[in-house]
Amino acid sequence: MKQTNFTEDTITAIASGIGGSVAVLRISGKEALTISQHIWIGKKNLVDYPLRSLQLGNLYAKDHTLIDRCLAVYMKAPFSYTGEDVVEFQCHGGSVVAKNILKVILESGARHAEPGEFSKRAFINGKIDLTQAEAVADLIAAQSDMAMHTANRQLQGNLGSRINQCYERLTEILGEIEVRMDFVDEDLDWSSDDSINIEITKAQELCAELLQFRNEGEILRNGIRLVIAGATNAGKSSLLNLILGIDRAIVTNVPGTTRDTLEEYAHIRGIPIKLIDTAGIREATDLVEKEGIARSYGSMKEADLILWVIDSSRTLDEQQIDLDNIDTKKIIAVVNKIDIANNEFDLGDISNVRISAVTGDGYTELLDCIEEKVWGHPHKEEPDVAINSRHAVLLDECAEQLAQAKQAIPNGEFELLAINISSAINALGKITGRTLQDDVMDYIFAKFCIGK
Ligand SMILES: Nc1nc2c(ncn2[C@@H]2O[C@H](COP(=O)(O)OP(=O)(O)OP(=O)(O)O)[C@@H](O)[C@H]2O)c(=O)[nH]1
Ligand SMILES: [Mg+2]
Repeated sequence: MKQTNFTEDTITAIASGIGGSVAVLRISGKEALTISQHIWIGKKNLVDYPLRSLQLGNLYAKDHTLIDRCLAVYMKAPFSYTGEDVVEFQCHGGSVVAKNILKVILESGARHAEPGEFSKRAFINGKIDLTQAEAVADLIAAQSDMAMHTANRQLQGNLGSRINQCYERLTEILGEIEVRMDFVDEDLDWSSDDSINIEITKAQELCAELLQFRNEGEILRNGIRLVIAGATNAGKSSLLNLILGIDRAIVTNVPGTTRDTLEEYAHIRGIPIKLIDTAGIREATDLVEKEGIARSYGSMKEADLILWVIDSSRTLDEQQIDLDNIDTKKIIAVVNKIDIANNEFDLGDISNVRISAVTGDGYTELLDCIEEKVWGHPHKEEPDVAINSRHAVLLDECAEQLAQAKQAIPNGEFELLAINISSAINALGKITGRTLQDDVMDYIFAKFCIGK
């Protein structure tokens, strides 16, 4: 574990959202305890209570007026999230109390934390590696249970430990290759070319295995845009309500009920979804409806997946929409109202399911079909890891260097081999943060929220 850098400023922030019934303020750094002792008074001095126990006391402003009766906890370095001395206050929520406590902490010598600065300190002090720090951000941003579980596995070190094992093995090989270059003429007990080859193959397999999860990571972090489109009165808003499980959109038998796009967040079998209901498409004469339909086409263009709702009680001709320039692979034709009609349509190579948005018949098949489009198969198990784009670039770089290293072995080009393996190790180290420049680190933590 790296040593805590006690020369840094003491930082503070409101760590909870503002407006709830309880707010949490966090102070981290060498002055955390001293500052707290100035402003918070309990039955005993905070340092005299058992460590990491919650204690009740009064918190005062600089002019000694009472701000709040609140709980305080002292976590002595290195046994805290940041690895530094940390004090946290749990005070009454709303917006005024927490802001006043923050003000008095700042007046007492702490500096306001930058976004992600607590996590950055945890990383610098060796409490977590970079993949775990990224998992903290993923966990906070998670939009579905699957995203949450996957972020939690990464937070447990699932990704970091696999990268580290590989890093260590390649470092051993590199060490031996370097010694071998220095003692070229000596006939010592070197690893055979075969065993070097085997280790490089294992590292290549790890890169390939992890890179398979690139798509999953992207989807679980960013979700997909699912657009419900089709002719007027086909049942689009009814389908939106069915997916959300609430009566969100107005449903009537008047064609042209939905006039503007309507967006809602949901998740389908663990996939975070931005669900967009659109104005029904037909020859419109009125200006407002025309604009609504233009927006429907705009949404379809940006969609990751389109549910094209078709009313099975009418002909397809009556309900055609312009699908030019749209990849048919991202369309699922949802033939609706099967409770009242059973017209069959020739939809060419477009995937289709038959449902009733009123009775729910066929809904499970629709969910299977959505999963199939998103993951490539239905009933997906939770991914083991969720690679982000930063990891993917570095794994690609590592794989490329390993492939070149392999070519150098049969020719006995040890210098080249050493350069390639060293670059591969460097790429792996950047994933966990063992080898990382400060500017990259700043960029990563700047994406966090304040207080984390
Ligand atoms: N019987 C039956 N009626 C349905 C079904 N789905 C929708 N409807 C009815 O069809 C009518 C239109 O439904 P909406 O959900 O408003 O259709 P829409 O596609 O959003 O229509 P616009 O917003 O006008 O484009 C309503 O009367 C619904 O109750 C279904 O599966 N079966
Ligand atoms: Mg509608």
